[in-house]
Amino acid sequence: MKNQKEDHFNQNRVDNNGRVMTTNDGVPVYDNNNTLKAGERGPSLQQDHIFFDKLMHFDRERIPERVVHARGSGAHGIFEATADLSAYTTAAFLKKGTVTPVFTRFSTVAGFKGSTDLARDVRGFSVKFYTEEGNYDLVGNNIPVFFIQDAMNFPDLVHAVKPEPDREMPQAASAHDTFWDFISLMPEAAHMTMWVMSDRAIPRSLRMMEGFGVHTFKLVNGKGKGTFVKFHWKPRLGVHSVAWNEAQKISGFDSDFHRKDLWEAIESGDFPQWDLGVQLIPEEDEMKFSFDILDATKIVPEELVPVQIIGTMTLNRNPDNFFAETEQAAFDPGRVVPGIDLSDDPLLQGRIFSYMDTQNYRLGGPNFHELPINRPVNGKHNNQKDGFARTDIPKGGVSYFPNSKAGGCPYHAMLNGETGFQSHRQPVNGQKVRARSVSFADHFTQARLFFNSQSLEEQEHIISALSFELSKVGNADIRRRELAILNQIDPRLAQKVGDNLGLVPPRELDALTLKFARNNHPDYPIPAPRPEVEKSAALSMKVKPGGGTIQTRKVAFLVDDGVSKASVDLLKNQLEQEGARAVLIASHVGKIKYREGGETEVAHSYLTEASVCYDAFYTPDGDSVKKLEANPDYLQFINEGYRHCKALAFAKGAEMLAQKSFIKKDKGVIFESADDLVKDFTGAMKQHRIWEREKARKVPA
Ligand code: HDE
Repeated sequence: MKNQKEDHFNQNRVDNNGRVMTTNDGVPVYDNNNTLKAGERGPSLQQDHIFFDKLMHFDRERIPERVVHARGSGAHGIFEATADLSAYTTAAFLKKGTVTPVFTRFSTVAGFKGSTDLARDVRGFSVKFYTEEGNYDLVGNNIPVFFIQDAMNFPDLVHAVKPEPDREMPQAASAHDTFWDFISLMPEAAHMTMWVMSDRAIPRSLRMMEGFGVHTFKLVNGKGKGTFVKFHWKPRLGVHSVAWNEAQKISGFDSDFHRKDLWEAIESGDFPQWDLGVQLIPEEDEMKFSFDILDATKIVPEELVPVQIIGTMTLNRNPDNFFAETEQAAFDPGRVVPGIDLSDDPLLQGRIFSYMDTQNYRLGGPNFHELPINRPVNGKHNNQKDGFARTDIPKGGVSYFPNSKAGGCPYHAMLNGETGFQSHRQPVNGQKVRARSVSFADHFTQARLFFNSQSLEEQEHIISALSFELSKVGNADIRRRELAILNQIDPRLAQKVGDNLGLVPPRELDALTLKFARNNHPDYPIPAPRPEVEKSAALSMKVKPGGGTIQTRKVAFLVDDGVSKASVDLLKNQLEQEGARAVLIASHVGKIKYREGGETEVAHSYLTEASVCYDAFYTPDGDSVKKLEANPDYLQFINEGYRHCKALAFAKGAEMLAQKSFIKKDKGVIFESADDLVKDFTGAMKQHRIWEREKARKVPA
């Protein structure tokens, strides 16, 4: 299976090694330095077909970027099914033991293609499974709910969050008037707002995010019975975020931070893995909950329906070419395979049109599925023909069905007694209306559930994020309107954000908010049903399984000439054994001398690196300590690491450096003289962050 797909990609790979340069028609190029001129100093000639061939292509290199999710990074891998789901679905790729090639693309939503990775934003999590029964696209996000309930509102949501139309500002940021204007008029966005204001929106790594299918889908078994399903990706490395102050600085120091992290992990063999989980809901239980499972602003709490793991995805190969693969990858939630079907979620229904339409435009016509990254491994056979950039060359004189001239081929499965894609036989009944079900009218219960399920530090981060964003909103009416929404979720939350804005949160929803909500529900606000749960452990990042590893974490070894090799090796060997990466940083790159004699190569200096790009810090012993004491960049490194609640270790002779900084001893600050250097340092790293420190001591950095 894997090889089949590999061969398939290989057909299109071009290797220039040892080849003469040619034009696009294969004509060898004699001189790629000079245009054709009438004399050495004369004008260029119209007949320079070699130059025109080159420029004509160059002039057309850009294609329209995705209207949303423009900034993305992708990788190849495999999915292995590990559970027996035959009672629920016929999907071949979900059969236990089946290995299916995948291509996964992660993205931010709002920013342009060249924008920073660390924007506060939702992350896209799209997976294309190249199954034996055609391509299946699970086009999800790292947040399990969405801002809106109906596809009709999507262009407005996107216009509101994107840079404002008159000034094209701000880039990749929701902290501006138009976004909060829209959000404060749409109470249905309340739940999603809590998630995007949480640390989920500033992941430490794309490898440390959950993924969600968001909508409810359907599995269909061999007897045609449907089961509602929610998809979850659970990262093996745990779910982790950075601090907001850190995110803003990473955007300056390394705006490719996430892309680089993914690329480097795969290059170094640290293949990221996610387990795929499902929540299965029998059709009979469709109306059983206090919320509507077709409403994309709701989760199904794991306490009500547990997540069962059904397989594992491993990303193990970087693309050969960003444009050909990551940029041209065309995802579409409407691409489902036999055994999986769509639900009536009105947001999902709108997506089924939009993605195919957008690919037709973005990739220049209807043949985008012939691009290598989009081709199904099992081939495509139909009578569709022609169109821009057709690359298949169908043989024969027949392109219609039914036919007798080609023996009826390609035949449809039914005629041959085979199974193909069959829609779930779901009864449909109703009048044609533009309306919203009353079961979609409760907007605050799950926003409250999310807030209540967070740790104290996580709640503080949400309050800070809301305060940051709303402080950047110039219009006081918008701020007040949003405060009224927050007040419906949790008065304490509204109060704290209100304090930061110098406003008293209104008790009732704003008249304008009500006006728009009554457009969908004339009797709004409608009393909310009693929720099944008030808290859900799975919603907090603090209690995620898999959090206790230091694998792939980057530890900055802050050194200089004269550092003790023994002191470096003491921690380096141990960290590397546990899968972390030790990175030496000195005042210059190149070779540095060890105190014991000999030297080592250092690839990074205080000039090129910043503390925000590292997970933990170690200052070894040696003559280097004197140099570091006089180096303000070093002091900033450790102060900032401390402020961002990371683990810091100091070898005995370097402990005095901590006294030169704002650092105070706590369980994340390890002194060789007082602690077990290796055990306590790795122990602190396993906690990811000492978030409690943030509350106890705010220090400048
Ligand atoms: Fe998308 N979305 N979306 N979206 N979306 C696109 O398709 C759209 C929604 C998501 O890595 C576009 O190829 C509509 C929810 C991801 O290439 C476009 C609606 C979720 C990606 C589009 C939604 C997503 C996109 C832009 C409301 C989470 C990146 C370029 C009805 C489940 C895919 C493109 C990639 C991309 C439309 C809502 C996730 C315009 C109309 C909900 C991960 O077709």
